[in-house]
Amino acid sequence: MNAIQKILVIMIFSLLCSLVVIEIYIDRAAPVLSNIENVALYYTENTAATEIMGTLTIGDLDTRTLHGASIQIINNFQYAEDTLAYNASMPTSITVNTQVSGAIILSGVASLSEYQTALRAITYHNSKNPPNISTRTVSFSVSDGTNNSLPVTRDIIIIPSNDAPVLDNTHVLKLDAVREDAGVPSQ
Ligand SMILES: [Ca+2]
Ligand SMILES: [Ca+2]
Repeated sequence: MNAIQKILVIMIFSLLCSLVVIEIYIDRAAPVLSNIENVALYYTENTAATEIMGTLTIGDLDTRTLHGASIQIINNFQYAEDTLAYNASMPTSITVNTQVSGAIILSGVASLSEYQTALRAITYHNSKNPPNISTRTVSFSVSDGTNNSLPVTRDIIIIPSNDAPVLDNTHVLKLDAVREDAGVPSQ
């Protein structure tokens, strides 16, 4: 091998090494959740299930697909009244697991835009009257199969409503019989 051939071999080897370094660096890029609403969600008692993250977007420098997501009420979860669910916009390539109380786990290989649609479809509903008015905090994160995104959160402020009073006419008025001339009956 002459000098020129040696130089070529060294150049090719160096180029391959740099490509490996670049690949290792790129594979470390975690997905990023952004454009979260910067104000709390106000949820009024007795209203329908409401989307929590309507403007959320997902980015990832090196991955075209995601493998899963986690959504959880991390503050003040009320077992008897809080429900996380999803609306009809959930992509069919994503499987929903709601077995865990106060949390939803999404799985399935799907595009960033499909996971974006899925996260925007997650809803909160409160079934209690009167509800517990402690502020809930819901956390969202996604995974590209290797790296998890940093979680993002949004608070939910519960607004109770003052229901109208209801008259109860289910009871029958009962009168004791009084014998004539017997005076006032004893208690
Ligand atoms: Ca990635
Ligand atoms: Ca009420």
